Amino acid sequence: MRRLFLFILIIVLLPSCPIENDEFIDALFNKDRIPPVLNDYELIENRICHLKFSENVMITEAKIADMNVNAPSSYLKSLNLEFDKPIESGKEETLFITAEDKSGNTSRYALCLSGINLNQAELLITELSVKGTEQSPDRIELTCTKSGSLLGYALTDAILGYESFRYYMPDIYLYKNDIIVIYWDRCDSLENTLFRDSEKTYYLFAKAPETLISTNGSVVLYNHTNGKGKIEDAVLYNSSDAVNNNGYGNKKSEESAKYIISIEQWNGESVKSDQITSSRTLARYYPYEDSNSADDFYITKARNSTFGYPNTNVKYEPL
Ligand SMILES: [Ca+2]
Ligand SMILES: [Ca+2]
Repeated sequence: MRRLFLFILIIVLLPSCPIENDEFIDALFNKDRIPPVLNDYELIENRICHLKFSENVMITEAKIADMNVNAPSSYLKSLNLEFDKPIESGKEETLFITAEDKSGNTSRYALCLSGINLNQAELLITELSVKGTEQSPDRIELTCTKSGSLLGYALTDAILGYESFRYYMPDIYLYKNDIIVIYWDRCDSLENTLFRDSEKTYYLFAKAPETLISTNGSVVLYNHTNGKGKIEDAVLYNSSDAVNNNGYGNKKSEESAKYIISIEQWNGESVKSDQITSSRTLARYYPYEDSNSADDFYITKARNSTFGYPNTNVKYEPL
């Protein structure tokens, strides 16, 4: 009898109901017991955090350091929180939020936000050694294409969430054509900064716990790692006889490739790693262009590699 009364009540109320009917019925019968899920977040201009949820929510609590936070006063799936002052470039702060859906289910999150560097250098991955040896360890060469600072940059061996290691770069100010060589997992002695005419080469050691994947992998350069992060440049490499995971060899490589291709930071085939051996490395053709594809790269003998110097386009030619 009580249920019948509720049905009649719904029919009477529905035409004037301002909220969506399904949600209204769910709320009335208290069917929705699933808390909202935060799908993504992104820091914009250092004083606005954009949040995307699985359903409409109201932010009932928002705190970050000593700032005041302004949240919308309606139920939204996608919304901005505005801070009364910006997070400093490179500084990390934790944003605490509570999101509540229309049925009263709540989810609480602590989000690590890293202030975006507004004066950041632009970089390209210009040389890679992924089958390192004692004499020729795993290294990644980056070349500055636009002056700025390195603060906020991170280098990984897969997209965020699949990476084995994330290397955050120190705050160095780079000028165009300056080079950084990053030793990944092994470095017996780190070279001093090299002065090349008006340009410099800096040597860094990431201290990764393991080597880069040698045959089916990726190297991904992030200019920040808030939420899903923002990719500045990436290189995908795979063996032509890889059969697992749609030809990407392993899940980490496949998921990275799918995402990097979806955001148009890569297109077409990966660089074929078949001819990369412990005595051969991968390099970008000089002058550096970025078509986000395997066409930008060539394979060279380790003795012709140019870590720390501009590339020379001396290709390894199989016999
Ligand atoms: Ca690229
Ligand atoms: Ca080089």
